[in-house]
Amino acid sequence: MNTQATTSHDADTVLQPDVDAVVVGAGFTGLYMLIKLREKGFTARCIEAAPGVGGTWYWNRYPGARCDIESMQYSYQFDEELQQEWEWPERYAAQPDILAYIEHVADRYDLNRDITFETRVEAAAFDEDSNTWLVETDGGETIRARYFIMSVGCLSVPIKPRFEGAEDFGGEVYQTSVWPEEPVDFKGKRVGVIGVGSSAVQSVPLIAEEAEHVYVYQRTPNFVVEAQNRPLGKEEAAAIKADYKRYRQKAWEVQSAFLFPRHDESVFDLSADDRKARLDEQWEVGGLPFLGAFSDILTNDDANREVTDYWESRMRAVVRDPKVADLLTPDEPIGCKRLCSGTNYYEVYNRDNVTLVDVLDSGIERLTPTGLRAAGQDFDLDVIIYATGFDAMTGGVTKIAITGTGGQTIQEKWANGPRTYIGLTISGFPNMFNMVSAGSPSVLATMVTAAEQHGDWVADCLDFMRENGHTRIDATPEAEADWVAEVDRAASVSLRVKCDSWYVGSNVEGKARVFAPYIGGWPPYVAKCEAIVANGYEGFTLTT
Ligand code: N01
Repeated sequence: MNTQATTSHDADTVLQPDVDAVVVGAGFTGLYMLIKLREKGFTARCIEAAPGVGGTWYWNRYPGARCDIESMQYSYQFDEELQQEWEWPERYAAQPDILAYIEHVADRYDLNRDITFETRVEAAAFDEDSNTWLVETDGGETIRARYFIMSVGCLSVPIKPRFEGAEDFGGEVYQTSVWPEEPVDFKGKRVGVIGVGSSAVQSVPLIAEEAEHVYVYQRTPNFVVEAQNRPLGKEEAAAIKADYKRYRQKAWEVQSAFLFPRHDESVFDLSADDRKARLDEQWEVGGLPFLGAFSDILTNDDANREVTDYWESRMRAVVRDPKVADLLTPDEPIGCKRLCSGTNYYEVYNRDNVTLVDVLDSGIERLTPTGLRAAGQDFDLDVIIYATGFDAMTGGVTKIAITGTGGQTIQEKWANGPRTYIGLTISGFPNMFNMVSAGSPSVLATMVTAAEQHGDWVADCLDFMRENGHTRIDATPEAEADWVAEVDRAASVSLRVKCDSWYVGSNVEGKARVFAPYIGGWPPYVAKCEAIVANGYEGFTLTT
């Protein structure tokens, strides 16, 4: 990268950036950022690796892919007309419907003209003389921008384990997170699915309807709660739309920015019968909201055990073979890993053409020309599907060669886990914004709501800087240290730190174990962001 370009110090004229901002990624967050930047009169270039908009919803096209947050909430709220006009067909939207919505938004606000597709940002370096970023793409372009805005998503860097013999396998190979656009035909085929996270939970029941046989290779079982998905009734949507603003407002007042029936009592406030009745009721609500049955499921081991036992009784009522049910029973608190929201997942193990293979002890031993070897057995397969997850929370940021002040790289800065000030900013990386990612509620909140909150905050900040003649904003090391301590404190009271999961980075070899998102709750987080502004960008150094 050419960082030797003329700077404001060695030229008479102040060096002008090519654009005010480079935005990386054209998913929900990046698109909203583009809308806000334009609204405020800033110029921007968005760089997107995919051939189209959508981010995670562009790539994750596997059969059954759908959201686990209700459609009426997993959508933008900034434009009343948009939210009134759009119609969601199901309670939980499927990937094609979400992608259609995102494409509609890009068209409606004419965003594509600012997006360069099929291009990756490979490197970015802060030029301390001119207070600008030099952003380098794999298309050979270097863009100078005042602001560098990372909207790369929390679950966007797929992990594909390298198995011995992988190059020998002669069949078809797919990965849920980079699924082809054309439908895959499973008819008459023997399919092996590696992994049992949300992606497998959603896809296996549909693949099993088509394939000759499906082998599911499970290392660690997951908790799956029936999503209770259904068509979204017109009356139900109309009732929400009648006062959508108030509905959204109510969501902003809850911990996850996601409205669902949630109860304030402890598990132990209710008698055994009432507890069971409550859990039955919440089971019918389904999916992630199941954890709203009681207030202490994620903070009290004994309370969690009660709910785990209830979950087990529901699962065992479905799975006919007790040995298979044993294998499907996790040995950790429910909700510790992200709960999986599924449709007919456990039912699939009653089918003659589905086999659950326990690879906890053996792992996948190797791939062979005709399939794979695991648990001491050879499996003949026509298709292998990797549903093996992501380098979550930080992977999208650390895979880019980002250099801040003093030559420090983001990889060095985050070697022991992500360090941020309110998630959005990183001390020593001035004028860079890290949207909806580590250090903010992100994956623990409704992502689209989080995208709008961050987009508004950043756009207002840039506006403030322009108004006041500032060209550089950087979080102070002290403010960042205090926020990192708050992120850790919030996590320490949650059972979620107790098990291995992508929340703590344990699914990536060598990654520091840190609970990456901020789990202190949406309202306190928003209040913190607002207080920073009210106090004149407290915790930041602003320079001209
Ligand atoms: O990935 P995962 P995912 N050998 O990390 C296994 C969101 N999402 O793509 O647990 C054998 O959950 C691994 O095993 P283990 C959602 O937030 C949402 O399914 O490490 N197995 C695990 O079983 C979700 O939580 C939706 O022992 C190997 C699986 O692969 C997140 O994305 C839908 C292995 C990975 O599970 C990630 O979900 C889809 C190996 N070498 C995704 N390596 C919805 O909205 C890994 N595994 C509903």
